Amino acid sequence: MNSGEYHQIIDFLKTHDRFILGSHINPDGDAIGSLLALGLSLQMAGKQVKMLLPEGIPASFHFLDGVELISPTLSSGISQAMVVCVDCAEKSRLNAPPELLQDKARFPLVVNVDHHISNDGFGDLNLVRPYASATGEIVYRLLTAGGFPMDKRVATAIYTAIATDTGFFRYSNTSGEALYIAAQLVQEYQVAPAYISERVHEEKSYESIKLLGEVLSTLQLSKDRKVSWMKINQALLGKYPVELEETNGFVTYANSIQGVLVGLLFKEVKPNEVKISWRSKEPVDVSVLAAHFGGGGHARAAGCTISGALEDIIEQVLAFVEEYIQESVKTDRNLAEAGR
Ligand SMILES: [Mn+2]
Repeated sequence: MNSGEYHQIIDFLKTHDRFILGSHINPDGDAIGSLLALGLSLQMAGKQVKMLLPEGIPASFHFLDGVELISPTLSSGISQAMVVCVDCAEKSRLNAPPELLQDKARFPLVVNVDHHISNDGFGDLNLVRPYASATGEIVYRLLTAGGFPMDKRVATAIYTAIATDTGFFRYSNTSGEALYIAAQLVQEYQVAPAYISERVHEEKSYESIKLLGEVLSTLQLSKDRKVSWMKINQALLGKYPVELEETNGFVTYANSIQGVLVGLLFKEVKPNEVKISWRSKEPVDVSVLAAHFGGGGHARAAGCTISGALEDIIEQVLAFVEEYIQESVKTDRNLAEAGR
């Protein structure tokens, strides 16, 4: 894959005047923040920009200035617009009408800006930087290196993208670069970290906390105490009027247990369709484990969706994970012995 260079994408953004920006399904802080930062900046540069997120915006991100400019639909009149996908690892994850990638007469070029190591380079131009903590970091580099307009709205969107993808600067992807950019945004654009953290974390609905209580009561631990999991079945989901995305953070409780290397949340999103959220601690790379089941993501956080009955899937996935951990422990011991 041609992973592309910053200057190519900067030239592209400068030479064209009409853009459609899109991101992945179940948009998170990095998806929304990156999309918004790029969109607002290009608008300030006098470009015509359509920001598209068909599922709407989770409540925890409504505080972002400019978020009301993101639209759930693509109007039929739009054409001759360049497509920019942010934070989207593959075509099938892009949350947009299929013509956006297929109708070359209306949408001649697709640009793919992302940081997932699993990104397959689906764009006509690709800027994929797996070492970036967040796509927001790549967007920051594009905007500053290209001299595109920045203001507090753009800076806040980028900060939110980086903060959410690094677990507010706690995860292993919290690089010097991530902290440096965050510091620049705070110092130069008066971005307010405490305010952003409060808005992102404290906009939960009463019902989602009640649901969390029930989900926590399903918590289980493997015999070796290295794998912990929880489940949400259809009955439980039906009991509370909660958006699925409000359950996204639940999995962190499983992974927060002392000694646990892999935390899992099994969500029966539809009958016979189970979405699994994966979290891990060093040295387990859950992007590899989720990929075994057709998913992907990052070393510490990944996801996949499997068809089948909830209990069967739980059994099948746990067997795989426990065996994987046993094998990797063995390998570690071999390595340690070889090194001696
Ligand atoms: Mn991301």
